[in-house]
Amino acid sequence: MPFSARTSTSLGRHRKKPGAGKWSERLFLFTIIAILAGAVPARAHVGSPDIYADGKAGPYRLFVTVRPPLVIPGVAEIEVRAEDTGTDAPAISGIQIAPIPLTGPASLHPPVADPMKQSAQDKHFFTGALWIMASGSWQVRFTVQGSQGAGVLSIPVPATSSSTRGMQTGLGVLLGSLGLLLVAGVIGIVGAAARDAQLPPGAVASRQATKRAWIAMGGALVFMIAAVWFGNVWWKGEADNYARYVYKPLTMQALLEQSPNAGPSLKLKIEDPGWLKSRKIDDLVLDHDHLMHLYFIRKPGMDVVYHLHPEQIAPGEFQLALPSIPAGTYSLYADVVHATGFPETLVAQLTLPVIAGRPLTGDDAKGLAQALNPARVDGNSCPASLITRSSFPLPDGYTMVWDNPGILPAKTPQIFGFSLLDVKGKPASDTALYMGMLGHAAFVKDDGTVFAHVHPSGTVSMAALMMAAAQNRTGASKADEMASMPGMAMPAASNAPTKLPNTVGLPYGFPAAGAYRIFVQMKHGNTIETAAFDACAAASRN
Ligand SMILES: [Cu+2]
Repeated sequence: MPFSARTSTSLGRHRKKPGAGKWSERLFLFTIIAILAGAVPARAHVGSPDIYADGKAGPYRLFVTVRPPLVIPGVAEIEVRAEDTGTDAPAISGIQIAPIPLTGPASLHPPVADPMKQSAQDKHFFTGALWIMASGSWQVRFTVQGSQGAGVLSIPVPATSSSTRGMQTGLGVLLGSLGLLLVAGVIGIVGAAARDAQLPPGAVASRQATKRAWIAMGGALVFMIAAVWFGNVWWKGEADNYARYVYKPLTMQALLEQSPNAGPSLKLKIEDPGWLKSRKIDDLVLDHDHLMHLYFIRKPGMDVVYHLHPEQIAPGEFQLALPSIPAGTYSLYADVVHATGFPETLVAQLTLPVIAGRPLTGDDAKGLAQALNPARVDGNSCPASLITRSSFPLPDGYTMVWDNPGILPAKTPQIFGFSLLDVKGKPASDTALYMGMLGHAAFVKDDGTVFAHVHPSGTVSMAALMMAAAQNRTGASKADEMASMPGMAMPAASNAPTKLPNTVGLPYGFPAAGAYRIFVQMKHGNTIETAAFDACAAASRN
């Protein structure tokens, strides 16, 4: 990383100099804006909890959709499309699924797997459901049987309660009425017992007995009110306890620091607002070569995007020497992965003046596009004009093309295909891997409620996917494993340099209807290209 040395140097200056020497007198440090964000429910992505993945279970290619439950314990819904890979597509006779913690001792003891249901109309389509019993970092292990033997694929599933569910009004009224009836019944029984229990058959109760009954009923009423009150206290205690398990993303504070000697830099401070005890902030692991992938997206038109990689300088603290950036208010989305394989996207906002910073280096890249015009977007729907453009001219004369299928229904899995053309409009012949993959994309909704960082293997974090794959390893090398993931061709593994395709397929499904911008990054030679495409999602079919 060419600029990591520079980052730590600038930090060294900050740390050593205050209070002593001429440098410190000239050092002025000011904060322009720092806004805490975190109102939008995150987890692996922001507002996009469903998991889309494309992977190989031995000889079989599976396109997997997992819809994690909103509350834990809860049921995850799972769909698998076994992809056709030509005329002699392998016949799959059955798929079994099991939920297993991604890491820790429990990951070694998988439960008995459940069979998925094969569709009668479409033999390539399977559905299933699994109970996820605790919040945390899980995997669903798919075991496939078919004409070419068995194959295994594990897909990481971060499972969290994202809400507490209130009772439906109708059910509340019904249960409330039945409860009142029960209370009235108890009081009535107590009264009748006090008045009539010792009377011979046919005798009329004395005034004294009636009085005794009234007193007993009063006592019973007090007792029942106390019982209901204690019940309510107990229930509220349980609900409060459960609320602690509702996912709270790590919070991130973004600060711009200016010093004349070190240039403008960004400092990110991460804090845990309290959630599961097992979550830490000092256990982050590398995910496709970096501890953090930070997207800067200018609001509101999403016309400027940066994909940057801050360095960790202390647990919970990241720093980045800023490149030159146009002024504006930016949404910051930072992807990190914990040692447990649990991914999180941290969100912040930052208003910047014009930044005159360093040139872009290493894996850092930027893209410019026309602003997405909010006037063309109407609430939850969007006009077809939004999706007319499916080719994007790049600054160096190359073009990126999206094989745009038109308006897509939300919640529908799709492989988004992009290709890179050279200056002559021919398929680029110098495609290179960008951070180990053929392409990276960010799907962002126009109102900022959705952000998803997607790869050829899907929406799952690459770090978690590798953890899951390592457990299924049966003698295959790590290089084989990576090569088996789509878009992660490893030409270095063989002696002959393999030419990379100029296309990339990214599995995803829009979480809700509306207008989206898709930032797609591919690399050729030493150039990282960033294109922007606008997409429109219609209301989901179901
Ligand atoms: Cu990426």
